[in-house]
Amino acid sequence: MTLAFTKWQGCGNDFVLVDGRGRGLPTNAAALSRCICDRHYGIGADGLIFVLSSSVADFCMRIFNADGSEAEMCGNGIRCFARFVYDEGMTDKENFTVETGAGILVPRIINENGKTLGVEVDMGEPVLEAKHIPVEGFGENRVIAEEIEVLGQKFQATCVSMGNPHCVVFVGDVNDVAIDKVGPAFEQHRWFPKRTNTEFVVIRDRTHLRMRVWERGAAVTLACGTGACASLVAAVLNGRAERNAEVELDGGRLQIAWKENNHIYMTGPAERVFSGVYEEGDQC
Ligand code: ZDP
Repeated sequence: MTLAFTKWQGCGNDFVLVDGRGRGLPTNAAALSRCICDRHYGIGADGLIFVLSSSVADFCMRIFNADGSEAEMCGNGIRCFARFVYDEGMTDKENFTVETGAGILVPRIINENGKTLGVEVDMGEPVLEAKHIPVEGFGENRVIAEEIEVLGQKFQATCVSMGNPHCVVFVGDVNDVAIDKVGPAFEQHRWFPKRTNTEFVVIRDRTHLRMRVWERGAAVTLACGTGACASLVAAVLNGRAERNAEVELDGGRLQIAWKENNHIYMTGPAERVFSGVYEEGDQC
């Protein structure tokens, strides 16, 4: 079997995109994601994203992590998704609807003088009740600056779902944390029945955050769009930032705004890298 794909990246968070509207989601999507995302034996990516048809929106997006698990949502991925469907002429609208595990979200292609500058996405409302993130042990309460012990170290955790689960911890210096060791321990911590993405955040000032991330199902990545949204929400809930701020990631910058309607708006780049045809091996 062969599969036509296009490789995209947003702030260095990279994805393989496949137009699956014709044949639907492959039954081996999870295994395919493991094979394709492998940086030595595959194309190399943080995730595999399918464009599918939807009965409730213009498109449906499904995203698989590099480990084969499926995520409900992906912030950098949905910007890549939006430019992919727009650039390929699957829609001529600059504003359209995408069905995701976080509900129906609305990307907007930002064009100026015939050139696409980036994508803004209405990411919907953050979910703060522990039970719905999910975080165990807090019932319907919010989890704001609660002490969590990970590998014998104590952190203050603020938990937010943007469709997918996030645990945000504020630190003095992002380089002081051994994310590759602490990250997996957060991911597997008993608080998080669906595992978690974890953001390590420094407040530079009230409109500038610096964030590094350990992604559930992927490892350390250069950026995480839903994580940047969760970090801004956590910073506001802790009284440490304004509702509109820039988040600096290893791979770029995102502008995040938590507006009056309680929706989060994320603005940032998405760039095509290359396209090709993938040969499915036996292991998939
Ligand atoms: O929730 C998860 O399992 C994430 N690993 C999905 C990907 C999130 C992402 N980094 C983002 O930008 O929101 C891609």
